[in-house]
Amino acid sequence: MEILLYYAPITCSLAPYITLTEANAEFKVATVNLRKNQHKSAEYLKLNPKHKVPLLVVDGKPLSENVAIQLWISRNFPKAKILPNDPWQELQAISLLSWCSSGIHPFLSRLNSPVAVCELPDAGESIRKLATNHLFENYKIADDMLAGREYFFDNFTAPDAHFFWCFRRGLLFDLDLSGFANCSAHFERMKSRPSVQKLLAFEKSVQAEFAKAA
Ligand SMILES: N[C@@H](CCC(=O)N[C@@H](CS)C(=O)NCC(=O)O)C(=O)O
Repeated sequence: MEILLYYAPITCSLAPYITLTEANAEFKVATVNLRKNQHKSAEYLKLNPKHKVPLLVVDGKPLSENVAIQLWISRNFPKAKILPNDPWQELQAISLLSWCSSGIHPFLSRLNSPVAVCELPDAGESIRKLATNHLFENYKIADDMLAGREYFFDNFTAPDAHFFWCFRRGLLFDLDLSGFANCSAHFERMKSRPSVQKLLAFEKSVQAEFAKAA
């Protein structure tokens, strides 16, 4: 089986990189330089007309969307337990993944590019303020969920990887997230996992390569 992950630094494609690594999967990475609009090339649009990463290509067949990709990894590497075994808990984990993807991510996108959601002049500051409020409401929910726990479930599972991205992206916007102590502890815990360290080293090397090509 040939597994190819389309990945771009800083983006939510880091989540499947982490879970594939946790699953000990043999996979290749195709790096996508968003600054150079590689995700809008004709070649990439054939694979993913939504021009987004991550994209997983398995034996030539493309699968988009983090939630679906995590489910695929879980089904194909059952020993890695990247989703909980218990059927109810598994659904709770899918619920968390969907929340990261559709409940949290859109506010991070607004912070990243306010002009993508409003054409009015000088709207940027207001969009950022409102997006931050919504984001903080969601971080608070996650913070409560993580109280007294190391991970969302008893062990590391896919939602930990996806939420790690959600929180890291907020930190990279220089938001003051010190009020979310449990999320911050989760973030540090995640950073100490070998899979995350591997991802961070890989990200650095890709960023250096992209900088050379700039
Ligand atoms: N719902 C998608 C969202 C993917 C997404 O928005 N990815 C961003 C990077 S974090 C992207 O590729 N943006 C490029 C674009 O929209 O053109 C998922 O969870 O996989």
